[in-house]
Amino acid sequence: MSGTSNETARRMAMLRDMARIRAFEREAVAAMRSGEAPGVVHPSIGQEGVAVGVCANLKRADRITSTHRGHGHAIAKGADARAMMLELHGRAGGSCGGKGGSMHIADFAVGMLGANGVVGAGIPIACGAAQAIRLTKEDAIVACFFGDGAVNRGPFLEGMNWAALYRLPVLFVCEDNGFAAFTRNSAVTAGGGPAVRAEACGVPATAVDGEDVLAVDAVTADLVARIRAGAGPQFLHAICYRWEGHTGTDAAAYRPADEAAAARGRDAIRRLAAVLEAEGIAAGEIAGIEAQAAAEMASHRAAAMAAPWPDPGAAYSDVQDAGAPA
Ligand SMILES: Cc1ncc(C[n+]2csc(CCOP(=O)(O)OP(=O)(O)O)c2C)c(N)n1
Repeated sequence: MSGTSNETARRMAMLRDMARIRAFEREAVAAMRSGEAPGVVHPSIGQEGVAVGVCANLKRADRITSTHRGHGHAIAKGADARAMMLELHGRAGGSCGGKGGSMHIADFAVGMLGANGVVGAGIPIACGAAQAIRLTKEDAIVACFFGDGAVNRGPFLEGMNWAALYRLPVLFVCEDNGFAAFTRNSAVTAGGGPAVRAEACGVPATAVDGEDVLAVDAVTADLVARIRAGAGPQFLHAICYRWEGHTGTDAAAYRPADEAAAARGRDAIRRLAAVLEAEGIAAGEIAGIEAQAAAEMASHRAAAMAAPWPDPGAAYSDVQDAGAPA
């Protein structure tokens, strides 16, 4: 990659991050299907451009909150992918000591405050984190990821209102993949949609093609600059599509096959690869990045299978102590 411009190098890093997310989730789904990884895995394959385009504009000190579909957000924010894989397998050394699983991955070292199995619950948590940042006068912001389904829950209204009222440094990122679990969102959502609701609370909204990582990057750069300058919360409405079922074992029979196939044709990874090739990066170098990502995640999965189970006594650490043995 010698001789490439800073901008091209940055784009290569975005490609690598998207490839790492996809490779991680392919391994995670396989591990779930084989029974190696207990619990439920929700893949975000097809949505990598949102996680990476947003997090490319965050500093290490910035925080994120996530959803039940959170592997991509965590990896894009720099979380330890090996520890994440161990967590999925319930092993010692996992992000949460093997006690949390896919929907509870957190990595405070990089500001990843946690995935969350309760739809919409990350929104007030993000507002709380932003309020703490404000009180301690820290130079940081919060990016809050949630799905279009979360917009129909109370915490959404609570969070928009609170963040707007106190001009909190939060970037709300609605990943609008068109479905809430198995339900097409248009069938259960009244009114003009997520952006209209955010703006009703005074949070300015911007729409972006979430399957175009460079578009997400450019729009986010602008929104993050506004937030850092003290403009208060901003709302990013990222239109995307999830390629796989709701969970690793859902065949997604509720949607037409051609719709999912069309989304695969808009693949954020291939679109960025095409841009890079046009900028002079060899196809072989791009394939190498993807092969390296696949090898890394396969190795993490093997490491997870070989890792020890947690000490049963660890079940009583990091939790409230009611009921713990004396
Ligand atoms: C409070 C709450 N209600 C219902 C559920 C069950 N549930 C899990 S995921 C999901 C759909 C969420 O849709 P969306 O926010 O659009 O995210 P997506 O799964 O599409 O990424 C639902 C209803 C839940 N986990 N939490």
